[in-house]
Amino acid sequence: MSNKIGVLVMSYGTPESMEGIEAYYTHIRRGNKPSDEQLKELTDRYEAIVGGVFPLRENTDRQVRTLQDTLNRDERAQNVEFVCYQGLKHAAPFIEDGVEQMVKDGIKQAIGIVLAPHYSVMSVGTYVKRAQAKAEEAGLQISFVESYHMHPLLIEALAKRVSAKLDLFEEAGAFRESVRVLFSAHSLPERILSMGDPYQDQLLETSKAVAEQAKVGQWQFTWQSAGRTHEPWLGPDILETLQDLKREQVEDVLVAPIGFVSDHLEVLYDLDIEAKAIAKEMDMRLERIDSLNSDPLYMETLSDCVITSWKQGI
Ligand code: FEC
Repeated sequence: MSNKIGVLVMSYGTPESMEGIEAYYTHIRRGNKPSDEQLKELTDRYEAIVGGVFPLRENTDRQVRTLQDTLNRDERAQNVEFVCYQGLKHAAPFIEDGVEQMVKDGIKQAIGIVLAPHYSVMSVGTYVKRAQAKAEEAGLQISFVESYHMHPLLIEALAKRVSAKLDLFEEAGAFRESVRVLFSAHSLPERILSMGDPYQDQLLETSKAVAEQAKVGQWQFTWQSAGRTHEPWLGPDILETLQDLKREQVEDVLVAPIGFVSDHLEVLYDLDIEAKAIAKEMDMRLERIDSLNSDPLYMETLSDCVITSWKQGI
């Protein structure tokens, strides 16, 4: 019997090239092509971030390679080999491609995990549903890590990043306690609240734990990157929050996008370009914590969750 355990590492996905943006956007819009205006608006956002779309892919590739190394170094993984496969939500290799590849490679048992720590039926829930459906069709046994928002190593990694940036504010002459820390995450349609979705509560739990560990003086939670659809999305959006903070005469703001783990458009554009420009107009200093990317503590968080889930299934 094979001693290989497949790990389906799922994430949002990014276009492969600037030419691939239309197909990617059409997939996000469930097969509906964007208008020329919508496509231009998204293309402009990718063009505005350094290096366009390419570094985003490399970043995910690195995370997947590093996770595989971390898993196979774990003492609990003796006599087995973890093999990681990518499964992207909106770009190739799609979630279904990852499952199919595992089956082709003779993998019989797999664990799925998403590069997003918080569960929502509209985010992680849809990844799991698609992977589960494909695995059933292909005869692969798969279980899932659904969230890891309170894993101690994740909290430690985030708290270290918050602390490091607060040090920089202090070095620049600000009072550490007067820096307002804004924890943020991708907004979702407001209707998730009436569905009893755990997303918002999990995000608040992570925020509170990180704030405690980093000894943050003042913090609050805000949403960002709401979709461009007609229904109401969870708010307040970070751009409104910054206006409120200006009225409160807050001068120093540190954004900690805890709902995201990687440098991608929603961080590099929505925070580093859009939110920073608004803050600058209002004479506020806005900084952002570094993304986790392939941080060893984050890789250990994922590795521990995968190994724990695998052990439970034995
Ligand atoms: O860097 C990149 O190339 C990808 C950046 C990216 C990430 C990301 C993460 C999340 N999204 C979530 C929910 C939605 C919902 C919609 C939606 C729409 C978009 C569009 C782009 C986009 N998202 Fe995204 N998201 C990223 C990029 N997202 C581009 C389309 C244009 C726009 O509206 O801005 C609305 C469509 C729908 O109903 O499906 C909902 C959530 C996350 C965080 C969890 C995760 O990573 O899966 C939730 C990164």
